[in-house]
Amino acid sequence: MSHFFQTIFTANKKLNTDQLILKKTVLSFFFFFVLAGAAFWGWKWLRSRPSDSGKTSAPIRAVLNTNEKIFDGLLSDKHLTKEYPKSKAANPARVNGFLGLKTPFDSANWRMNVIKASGDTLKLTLDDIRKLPKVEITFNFKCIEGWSQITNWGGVRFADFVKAYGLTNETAMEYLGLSTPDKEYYVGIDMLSAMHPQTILCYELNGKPLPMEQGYPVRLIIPVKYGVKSLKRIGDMYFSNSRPPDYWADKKGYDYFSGL
Ligand SMILES: Nc1nc2c(c(=O)[nH]1)N[C@H]1C(S)=C(S)[C@@H](COP(=O)(O)O)O[C@H]1N2
Ligand SMILES: [Mo]
Repeated sequence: MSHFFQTIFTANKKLNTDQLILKKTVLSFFFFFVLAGAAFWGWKWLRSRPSDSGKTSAPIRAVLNTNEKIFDGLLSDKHLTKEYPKSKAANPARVNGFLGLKTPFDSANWRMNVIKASGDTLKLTLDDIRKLPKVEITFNFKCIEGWSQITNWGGVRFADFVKAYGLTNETAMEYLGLSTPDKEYYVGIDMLSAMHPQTILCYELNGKPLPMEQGYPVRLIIPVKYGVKSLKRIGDMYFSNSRPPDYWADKKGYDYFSGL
């Protein structure tokens, strides 16, 4: 037997057809068992790794995070969400999600708190935001739960707001964090997407002030993301180089970027 293996595996040895077939068969079996073994042990290893709160094991989460980074990197100013004529917009627009909107709300005393890198906080009124150049966007708003709707929104480009209030040190950081005044709902957004030209601090729906349940006085509209990221009723805004907490990513393991 060992003589036989020696014969077919000796380098440069001229083999007859039967010997060649045998050699290939032996090699095929050998690699089949090596790969099957590797796959089996790889799977066992994967199952033995700790999981995150969303029940995704650490190595798989690492792959997902890498994917997110790659696709996030592909997102640029040139990638614009399709816009529609205003006449196509739903009116009234569907309402979805009430987290952070149930706490009694004192609209007269509302301020948008912008927490600066220095630790200072800008406390802005609705008028401070309304006086900036207004843009409108009509686009297909997509909820991760499976519905979508063409809707019309008005407000100031987030990037214009940043310029007007001198927040360039802040937007040099990697993430924007937003939360409702009662802190019940919160999202984190990569800065590239926040600074995207179609991202707005929104105060109008169909040309009228936002309805209470749609985020009065000011919400985010971020067309390059699923609806979960369009936080209604901004209370605090802050900036960070680490990922801000994100309600759905933390609770359900939804994709942190939720990009479209
Ligand atoms: N404060 C707050 N903002 C929120 C939510 C929420 O529950 N609370 N839900 C999000 C989700 S999942 C969607 S799809 C959109 C829905 O926005 P709409 O009510 O204007 O349709 O709001 C997002 N912003
Ligand atoms: Mo949603």
